[in-house]
Amino acid sequence: MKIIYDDGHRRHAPPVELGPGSFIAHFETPDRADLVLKMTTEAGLGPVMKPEDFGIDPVLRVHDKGYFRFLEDAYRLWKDEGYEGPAIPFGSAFKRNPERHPTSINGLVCHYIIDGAAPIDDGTYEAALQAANVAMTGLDLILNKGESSAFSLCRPPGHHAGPDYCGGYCYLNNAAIAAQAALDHGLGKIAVLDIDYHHGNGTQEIFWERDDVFFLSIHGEPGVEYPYFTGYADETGEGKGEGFNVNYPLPHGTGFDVWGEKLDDALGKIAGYGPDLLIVSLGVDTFKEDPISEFKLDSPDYRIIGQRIAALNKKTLFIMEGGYAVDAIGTNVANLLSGFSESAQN
Ligand code: OKP
Ligand code: ZN
Repeated sequence: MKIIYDDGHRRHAPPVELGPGSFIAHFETPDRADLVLKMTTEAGLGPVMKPEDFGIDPVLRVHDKGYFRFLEDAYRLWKDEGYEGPAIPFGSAFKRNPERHPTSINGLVCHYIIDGAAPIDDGTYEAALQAANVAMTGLDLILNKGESSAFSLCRPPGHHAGPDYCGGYCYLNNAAIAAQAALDHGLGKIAVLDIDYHHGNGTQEIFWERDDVFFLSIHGEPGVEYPYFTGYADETGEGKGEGFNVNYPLPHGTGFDVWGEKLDDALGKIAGYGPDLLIVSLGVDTFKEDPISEFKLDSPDYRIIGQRIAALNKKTLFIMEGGYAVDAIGTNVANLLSGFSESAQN
């Protein structure tokens, strides 16, 4: 399985995020991607190839132009204002009127960044756009170059980014951009399976009223887990999209016995939907030793997950999302992709 990677992701390395009671070291570090690259290639996956440039058009099919321009300009405007450190909001525009846009940089930061875990630093825009290109390059391999699967080693991740906002380490929704581009290419139906520990609120929102993208997510209960506002089981989509959104919220402490049952249920629903492409939002922060998460999956479990996904026998694009126990993150991704590759029928 080809791996798409470029070390330009290192340009995004904010020193801090807002933690409870104080600033803390940013968990979403460049060495995450380095470890995933090391362990997947050592496991015999690859070859590694660099992303191609697809420009900003596929991004603007998913994200609001005003938001995208903000992402591009924010750090410069923030520095011009004389601030030290990355741009982090001190307020929330949760009652914002989309017709009204603040004009000051602080106003914009509070308008477009929904929480304290998406600092915008020097290089954030460039790395986020590159991650979208990493996703697009993986898609291109499957659509146009005869590959049946690919691994887009995106960093920063994307599934918390909505149409016009960033949050939770995510700036551009790499999985959603790839899904929309696949439809624009002519595919009819896409399934997005989000197995990151956190609910993919951004992906859910982007495709909420759509029946051509079926979104399924297994994650920590939103009552006790980030992002705290979506991920409940009764969120099923609206309009044409009714029934094409499925959430599996699970309590802290959930192990592979219960998690695996939800995976099987999700895979059964995907098989019934019959997508032309499966996109996996691949987070491994479900690992028992992840520093910010509370599920109890173990390293060998990831191989089984890969095998079960392969049994669907669909073209599959893996998009890297979260996973923070840096020593194990590479092993867990490598196990999942190895399990998939060994079991894949083509
Ligand atoms: C991004 B992804 C740490 C709190 C972290 C933000 C979590 C973002 C997760 N003390 N809050 O889904 O892995
Ligand atoms: Zn996560």
